Amino acid sequence: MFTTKLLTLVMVRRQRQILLGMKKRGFGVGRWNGFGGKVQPGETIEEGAKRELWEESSLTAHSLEKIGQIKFEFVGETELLDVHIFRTVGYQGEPVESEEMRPQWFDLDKVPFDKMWPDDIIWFPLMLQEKKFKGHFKFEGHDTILDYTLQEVDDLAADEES
Ligand code: 6U4
Repeated sequence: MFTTKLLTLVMVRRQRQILLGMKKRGFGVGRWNGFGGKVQPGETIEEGAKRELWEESSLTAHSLEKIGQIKFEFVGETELLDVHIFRTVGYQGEPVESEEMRPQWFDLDKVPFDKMWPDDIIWFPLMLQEKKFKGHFKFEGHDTILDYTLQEVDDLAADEES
């Protein structure tokens, strides 16, 4: 049977740039990614997302909007990752390097997809067009996508867990 791990991912934009962090340790090490991590007991998904953004980048989000939900399955593993993706509506502070992440701004036409999770190049266009989306990616190892679904949706419930 599958178990599900609830994770968050926060995307920060300013004008024509996006903030990514080089993951220095743990899952996805060596890849540029949004900020996020595991939701802890007693916090909502959005609270978890704000906390991880702050811990990893020193930015304080005023408010977050949920823009996507993607489930990741890894062949041979029984743990499904349920990643809730947000964008910051407003934030305070300047990004600072943490033990987990080295933040850097990238122009939107220079996103380093070759050093990111391979699914990012597939769903980033929807995000950049301000669409909301749901998806499911099936990985073999961490580099190969065997198959996937990705669909635009009208709405994502605020704290939906399914
Ligand atoms: P700790 O608590 O440090 O052991 P760790 O195992 O490093 O946690 P964590 O908490 O950083 O993992 O969470 C993984 C992060 O990676 C979350 O923000 C979700 C994100 N993520 C996972 N799979 C992804 C994928 N395929 N594409 C993507 N982000 C992904 O863009």
